Amino acid sequence: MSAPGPSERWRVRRFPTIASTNTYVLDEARRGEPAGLVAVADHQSAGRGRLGRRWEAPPGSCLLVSLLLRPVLPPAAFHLCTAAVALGVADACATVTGVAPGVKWPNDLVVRDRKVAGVLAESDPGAPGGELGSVAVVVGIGLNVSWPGPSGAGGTSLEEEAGRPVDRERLLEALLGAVSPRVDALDGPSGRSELAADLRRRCVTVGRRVRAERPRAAGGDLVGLAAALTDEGHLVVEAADGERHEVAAADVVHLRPAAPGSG
Ligand code: BT5
Repeated sequence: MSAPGPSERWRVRRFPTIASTNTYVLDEARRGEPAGLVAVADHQSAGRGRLGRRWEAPPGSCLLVSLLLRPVLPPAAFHLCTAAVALGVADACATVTGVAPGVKWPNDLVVRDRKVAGVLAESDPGAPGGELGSVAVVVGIGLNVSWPGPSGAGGTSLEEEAGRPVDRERLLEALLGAVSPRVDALDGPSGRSELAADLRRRCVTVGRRVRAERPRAAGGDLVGLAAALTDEGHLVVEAADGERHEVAAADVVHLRPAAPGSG
């Protein structure tokens, strides 16, 4: 049997304005909604980033969308949900605008080191599970179409990068199409290692000097070379003393290369 096409797989609900598409889809997941629900809004009054931060966008300026997935995967591979969607969004941008963003670990899409989109994956272990022990994961995307983000945030927009108007509907259609096979890939070990390989190709963090900002309980800030990505999509940072640290979750700042001899 062939995999369902994007229009059979995704059930799209549209909102002129909503608090947060992620919050809405999480609530629906708790009510037992099956995988494939999509919420799209023109405006969010309480758009969320990670760690209590805000996602801001004037009405109509950004593609604001959340997807309900119910993948079957080990908890350690959770980050691949973010990766699967980020890779699909990058593909869609390339198809529709010719601009192919890179993935800045863990959850940004960037063009010329400026953030064009952020991805927020949230799971609710309390939401009723699906078949085969799947978990509810909501992945939200804020993709700047005509507004580069709040001043000082270092963002950009697709229109700025492409130099022409970009249609949000075409972008949404391309996004749902490109995300579908990547979401399927989450459910098996070989698909997951292909996702990790794609992530390595698209990741603009590996090879850079970084500061990984972790909670104090997880070791605090770590400065070093982003050396690799594991098969779970975790970042391996090599500190100045040569020790390698696997980072599962952090904020990452790309640093300028160290001056020769500065250690
Ligand atoms: C993210 O968080 O980048 C994830 C953003 C996910 C937003 C989507 S929109 C649809 C769905 N529904 C939601 O409620 N959320 C998801 P984080 O890595 O924490 O980055 C947040 C930071 O990005 C903020 O603190 C700002 O500095 C910056 N920022 C806010 N709005 C931005 C924008 N439009 N463009 C660029 N940067 C922005």
